[in-house]
Amino acid sequence: MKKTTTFLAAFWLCFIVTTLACTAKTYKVLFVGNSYTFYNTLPAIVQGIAQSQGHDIIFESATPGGHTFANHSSNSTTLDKINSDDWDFVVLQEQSQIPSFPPGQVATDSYPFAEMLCNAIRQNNPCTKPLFFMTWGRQNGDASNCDVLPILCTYEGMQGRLTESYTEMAYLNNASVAPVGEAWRTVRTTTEDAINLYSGDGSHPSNLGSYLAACVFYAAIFQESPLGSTYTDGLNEADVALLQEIAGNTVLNDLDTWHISTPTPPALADAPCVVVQANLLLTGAYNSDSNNMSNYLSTNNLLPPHHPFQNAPWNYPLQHKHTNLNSNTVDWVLVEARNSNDVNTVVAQKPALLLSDGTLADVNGFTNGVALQGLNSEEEYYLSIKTRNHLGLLSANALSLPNANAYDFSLVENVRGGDSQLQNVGDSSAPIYAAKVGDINGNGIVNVHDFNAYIVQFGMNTYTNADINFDGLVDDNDWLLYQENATGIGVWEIRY
Ligand SMILES: [Ca+2]
Ligand SMILES: [Ca+2]
Repeated sequence: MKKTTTFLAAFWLCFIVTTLACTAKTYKVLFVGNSYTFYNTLPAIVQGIAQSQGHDIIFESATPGGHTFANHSSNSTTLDKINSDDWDFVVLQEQSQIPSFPPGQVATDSYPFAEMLCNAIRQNNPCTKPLFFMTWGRQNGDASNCDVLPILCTYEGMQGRLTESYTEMAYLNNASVAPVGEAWRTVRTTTEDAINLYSGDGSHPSNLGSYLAACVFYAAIFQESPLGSTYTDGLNEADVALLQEIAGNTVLNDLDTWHISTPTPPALADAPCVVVQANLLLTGAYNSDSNNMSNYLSTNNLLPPHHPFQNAPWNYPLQHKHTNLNSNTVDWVLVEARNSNDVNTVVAQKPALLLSDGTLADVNGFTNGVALQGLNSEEEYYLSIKTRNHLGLLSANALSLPNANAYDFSLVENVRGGDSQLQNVGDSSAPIYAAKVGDINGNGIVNVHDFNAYIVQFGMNTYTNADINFDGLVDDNDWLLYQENATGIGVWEIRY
């Protein structure tokens, strides 16, 4: 019994120390929006709450009155701010009515500009997380648009459309949502409007409304409840406690719904992020005449939007999808960082896109590196890259990440196992080295089991692993290529 008590005491001490000091985090946050964001200095309230909880944010804002995503996407001040720092989060708030409009209109008036902003954010730094600011419906619905779309005649109807659109924008852009509007709805319902979140115009936030929004941002950014924060912004303590509780519950009880807990494992969702650059060539896709790899699958719409590594043997659990497919994409690959002291321990994984010239692009389609979460900057890791049907490649040595120059897996000396792991797809006088193809079941060895998989898939003209020459069809040409590689054995570290 005493032992249990001691353990519990230690646990709580650690818990308290951990939350207040050991894991103090400072995030850089850029707020892009308009008056819904700048009213009552919302970013400063987020900062006040963060500091009271042992964390901090450093923030900037780009919030001209009435601005839309379309305005921001061509506003040089906004774009300069996006490019001015390695932000951890960029908050994106659309004009307050637009996302509530009919779906077809939102798809043309808002979504393309949301995507442009997300692209600008990731072109600056692929580790930055876009965070959509789900706003709230008007106090009594949107009278000015009620005739056109009757659902907007009520607060509930307008909120429903805002929730749909912002959630969809997050999904479409591999981004997250700060569900302020849903927390707002719960406060209104729970208190029967005894806590008034609106200013006098029935649209902009009161101090309490901005405080609630700040609590939601705190919970979404730090993935901790703001409940207990001593920063009250001068508001009634009982009101503040209720807002803190509702905000925390709204975010933390539905992390999946808001696309906040997408990295794996979930505990890594707020882990540090490092950008990895690498390049490689693939036998089967490589064409010595053009000196690059085939993009047949992407140009013929055969490349799936979601990566193919969810099945065995990879079992990578998350549904990353490409959001900005480069037409020069060859295929999906799976990037891994491994512990420098124990090469068998995979520290981080992520699907990425391989381009014709051998460059790796993130799922955002940009070539400034692949963002891997759960790695510490300036530490050394082994890198490995796997495909659907090649022997996976492992770096010969551990390297410090992020790396300024792309790690080249087409150099024999860079690959564990050297030329036993690579195929010369050039000629003897000018060798060009590419990953060995034929591992149709992906287990790290090319043998009869791969042939059996080929037989099963013979004749298929879809995206399928036995199409090892990347022409969209499983036929005798794949068989001939398989035969050339039929005895390949990957280094044991990459086998399953
Ligand atoms: Ca195999
Ligand atoms: Ca083929």
